[in-house]
Amino acid sequence: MASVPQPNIGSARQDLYRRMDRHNLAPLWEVLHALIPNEPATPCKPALWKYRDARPYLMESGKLITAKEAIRRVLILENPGMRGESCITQSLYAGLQLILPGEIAPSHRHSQSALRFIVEGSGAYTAVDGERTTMHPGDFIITPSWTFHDHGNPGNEPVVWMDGLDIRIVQMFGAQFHEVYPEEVQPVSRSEGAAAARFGSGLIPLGAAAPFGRTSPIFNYPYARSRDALHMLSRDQDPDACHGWKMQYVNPLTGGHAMPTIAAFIQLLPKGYRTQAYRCTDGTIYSVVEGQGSVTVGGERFEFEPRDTFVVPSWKSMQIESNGETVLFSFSDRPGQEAMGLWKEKRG
Ligand code: 1HN
Repeated sequence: MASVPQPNIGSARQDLYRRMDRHNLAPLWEVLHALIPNEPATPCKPALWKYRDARPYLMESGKLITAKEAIRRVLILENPGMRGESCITQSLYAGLQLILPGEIAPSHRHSQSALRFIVEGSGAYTAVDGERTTMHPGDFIITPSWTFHDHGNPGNEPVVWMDGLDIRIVQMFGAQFHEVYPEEVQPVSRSEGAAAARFGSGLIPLGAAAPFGRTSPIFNYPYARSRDALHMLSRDQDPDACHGWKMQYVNPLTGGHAMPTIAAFIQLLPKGYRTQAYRCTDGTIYSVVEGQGSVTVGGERFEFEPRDTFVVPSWKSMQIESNGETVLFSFSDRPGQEAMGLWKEKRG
């Protein structure tokens, strides 16, 4: 191989880079290691949001802007490693949304899919494609991609939920669309509970087409049923060393994840349980439903109580310690990783 004269090699390279730069060309060898790290690298940091700290800001927002004016009155849970980017992991968005008695949040649709996990209060509804469902704490509710949806609170208490959206996934593909419904509130065309009756009892109408494509036709998975399932599971089998008793929300038409871009889970940990270290490539957002305890993520320890939110970045080792019997809801971008053959986990 021809040798290159040594003395001016540095400046000769810089000169080469400068000249090719004008032609939108750049040398790979200067960035190769950053582009292809040895293991997952993400700006996403472990973090916990105390509901006790967030709630007063949400309620103060309720005095300063209506849900209608805001379109959606939401405080974004911004990852401290990615401030200003409106995301909680490198792929997912999360926020806390408030709707006060008498308010509505106007109808629209977008290609981004959303989930709602109810954190406080009952009696508000979300409407999806002509059907309303009433919210209760712990309910997991889905807004499928490109379905008109609006929220309202005909009840008498503030209702708060955590939103999870695949905004950055859709953005990465450049596949975003959004449309406002011609009226603020979409008309109701089916009775409440129709979707649950048609698809949520282990039966489906013969010949029924999937109403929301690859998204589950069940758009509310009520907490009472999820909690009961966890309880029954815990009676008949030992808890998993890393997860306790953990269940995945499923699409009854496919047996797969309830949403094409987001996976959701609910888990129960016995009182005084300490999980074994666990890591996986899907950065995951947790909402605490019941119980107190602590979670150690990548060596950082956070105390949690009901209604708190925490985030475990991709490939950070996590361990949970429960003081009381604990229930955790969680969601991540696992379906996309699985579809592309990328998802990995490591126990211990
Ligand atoms: C949205 O449509 C909702 O429908 C919540 O409640 C949060 C964040 C970004 C973009 C659209 C909702 C959202 C959102």
